[in-house]
Amino acid sequence: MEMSFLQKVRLQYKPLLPPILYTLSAVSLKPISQSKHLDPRIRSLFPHTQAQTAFEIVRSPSSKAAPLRIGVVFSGGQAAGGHNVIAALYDALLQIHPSSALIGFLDGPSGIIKNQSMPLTAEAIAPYRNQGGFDLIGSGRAKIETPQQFQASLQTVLAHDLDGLVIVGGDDSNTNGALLAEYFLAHGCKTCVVGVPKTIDGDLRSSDIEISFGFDSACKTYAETIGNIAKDAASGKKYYHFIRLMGRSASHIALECALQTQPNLTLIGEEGKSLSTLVDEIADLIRRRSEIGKEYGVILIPEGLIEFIPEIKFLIQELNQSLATGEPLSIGARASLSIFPENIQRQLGMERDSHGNVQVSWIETEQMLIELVRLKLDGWKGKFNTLRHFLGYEGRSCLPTNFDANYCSTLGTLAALCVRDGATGVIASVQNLAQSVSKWQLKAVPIVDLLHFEQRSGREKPVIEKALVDLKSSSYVHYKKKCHAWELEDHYLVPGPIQFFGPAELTDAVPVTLR
Ligand code: FBP
Repeated sequence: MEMSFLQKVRLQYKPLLPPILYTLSAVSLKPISQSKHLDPRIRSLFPHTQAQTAFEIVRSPSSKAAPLRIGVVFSGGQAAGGHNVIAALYDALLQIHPSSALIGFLDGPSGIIKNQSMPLTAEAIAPYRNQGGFDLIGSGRAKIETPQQFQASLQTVLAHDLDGLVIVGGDDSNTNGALLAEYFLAHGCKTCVVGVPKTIDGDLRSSDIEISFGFDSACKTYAETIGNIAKDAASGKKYYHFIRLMGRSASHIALECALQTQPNLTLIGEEGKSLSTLVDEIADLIRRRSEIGKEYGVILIPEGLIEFIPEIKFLIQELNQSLATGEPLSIGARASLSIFPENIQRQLGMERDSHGNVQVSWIETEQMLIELVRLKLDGWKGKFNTLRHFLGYEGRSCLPTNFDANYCSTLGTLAALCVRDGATGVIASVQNLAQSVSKWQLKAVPIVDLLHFEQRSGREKPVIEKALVDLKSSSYVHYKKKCHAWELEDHYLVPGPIQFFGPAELTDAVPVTLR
């Protein structure tokens, strides 16, 4: 494999682990007793896994040292650090027993359904340590859904005699993991299913999951570009940059990037503003800046904004229903749709992903806003020259930050321990992430505890609830206190590229919203 000099240098990085994970034979999983308040519908859908407890890792010698066979799959969008999950699984398996084996399922969950895999050996893994992307085994968005697909998945794990299946995925993929764990137990299959929280979106959060891996690397990549664009805007003084940021529904990425770069305006979807309010706010900013001689600026737009705009939210629900069932749109929905530019109408109606989500990265919200603001400013004498950007895919497969490299190694090691100690239907959880790695705390949390019911593809389904930006959180409150000053005065920050060498404040900084 050809590699840049920096890629080669990064191969040598030794990810840090919390000390409790240094000697795996000296630790084990211990159930945490806590009372659960599960929705009765979840209890009846998950009869074998609903009572699963959470676990903590304690120093107590393990008697389990038999060889293990684990399968691993990447599910959904790429996120920097995934290869370190694989490398850590491999290292942990070898430490548990030198005859253990790691098998990678190819191109996402379809690799499990079709039993397409590769052995993950030391040689295969070596060039991928601390590298971005998911290209060692590929990823995909297939969903294990039909009875035939569950049956085929069972046959696959039986054929490989797997003790464990590690699903590296986001909210929907881990929901799928909970269903697989239940199915395997119901069919007397020993394979434990363990989830690893992945997604740049940062929306797989709960009281136990502080952040998913990939968020830090993605935000730092976007913040670098936003900072550079802002500097350019302040120098040339002739363009308004409308920057749409990836991140599906929630606005976590936009909030984090706003705190890292201090643009003139950031739209936060969760504020639930109407389309006319958003357009008025942007137009007002442009007029006010023009009055003080500034005809340039930087505006951040989360790609999921569109789903929060009340007028569009209702429309999307109808469109989802209509796409799933073939029912025609109501007169009201057709009228709402007609107010949007034609390209946006088409993009709103495009097919949903396999989990029934709108593919928001295909919708050019920034273009829609530019067009509507231009209409609003009709007759105004000032200048409104715009450039639009979409920052998305470039942040998902970059070289992982030290934070993501360390976090993923910890998650992979923890996942191996879960399989060794027989925990199934759980997701690996690392807490205290804003502290140094030596203070991180480890847990395994039942996925069923994270489920609630949602309308998907026209039906009520159990899914992990996407965590949105909490408007009462200290990060948001802090942002709100500061952001007004950024509107007219330019307080742009230039965070620069991800750093691997130098002071720890540079190399090991955690996301601002985590701090
Ligand atoms: P995951 O939730 O699967 O990690 O994917 C996140 C994401 O990057 C979103 O931010 C984005 O909207 C979407 O994937 C793009 O999907 P695709 O890779 O299929 O174009």
